[in-house]
Amino acid sequence: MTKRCGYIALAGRPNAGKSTFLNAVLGEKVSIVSDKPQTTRNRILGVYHGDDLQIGFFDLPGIHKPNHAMNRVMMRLVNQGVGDADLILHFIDVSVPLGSGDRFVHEMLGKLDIPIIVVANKMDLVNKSKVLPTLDTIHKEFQPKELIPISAKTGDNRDHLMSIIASYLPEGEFLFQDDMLTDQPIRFMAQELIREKILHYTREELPHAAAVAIESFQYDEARETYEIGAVIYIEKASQRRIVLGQQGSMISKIRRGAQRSLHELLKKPVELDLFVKVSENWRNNDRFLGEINLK
Ligand SMILES: Nc1nc2c(ncn2[C@@H]2O[C@H](COP(=O)(O)OP(=O)(O)O)[C@@H](O)[C@H]2O)c(=O)[nH]1
Ligand SMILES: [Mg+2]
Repeated sequence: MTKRCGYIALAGRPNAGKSTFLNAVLGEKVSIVSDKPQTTRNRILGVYHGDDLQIGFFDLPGIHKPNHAMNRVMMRLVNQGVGDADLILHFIDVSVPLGSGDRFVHEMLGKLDIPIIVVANKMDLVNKSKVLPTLDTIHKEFQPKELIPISAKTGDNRDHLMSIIASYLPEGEFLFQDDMLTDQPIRFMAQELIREKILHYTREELPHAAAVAIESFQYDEARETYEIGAVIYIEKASQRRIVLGQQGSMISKIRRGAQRSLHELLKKPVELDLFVKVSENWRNNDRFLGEINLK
């Protein structure tokens, strides 16, 4: 059997469904998903293992024009990940009209000498009668080598996409150990899961003002339980009220939700302690971003 192995970058605007796709393909949650744009802050490697196929997927932060420090950090990561890939999947959310953001991404990716497949995602949200016109517009604008409609959420056409992308990967020996799922340290994944719950429960009130840092991470052998302590950093004292909620109801929800997800991730019960601290302007502070692994 011929083996194939290589790297594929998942690129596109924030919210296009890149992380949803990756988690679905791997069958494990390696990347957090949220309906808030700019959720994925770091490059995440997730490894797919097939019988005769290994794929290292780079899940990249959504691509957008840089403005403040964090965005510059993101752009750097974007450039790193994409440059190493054998193939790029440009994810487009077809439930919203094609926009300047998609064009910017397409233009940027086009500058690299790497084959691009356009993935028309969220087909489950498009009315059947509008499917062809939607795909036609993308075809006309970008003239991609391949345009594959899928739904990352329902799994529609995902296997077809997988079979097509395999043909773009070089033949050769496997590069990854057969049990390797991701390059993310477990502490970082824990940090991300907590951040996902904050984004989820605080909804519009606390868009991107929160960061999470793991302060302690221990396994108690006798109790077979993980003990994790984490700090939620917010930008302003006034946001404390949002994170804590009425009589602490919000922080309890975040804590319980995160505890459940961490249990799934670590396959053991978790006791989670959360603290809230104010760190003004953390987003523009390079050293701070370094400390919480976002550089
Ligand atoms: N209906 C539908 N929603 C999707 C699909 N793919 C992703 N989503 C949703 O779109 C939002 C953004 O997804 P995410 O994977 O975080 O996007 P990313 O920023 O590109 O990584 C989340 O709320 C997902 O549940 C899809 O195929 N269909
Ligand atoms: Mg993402």
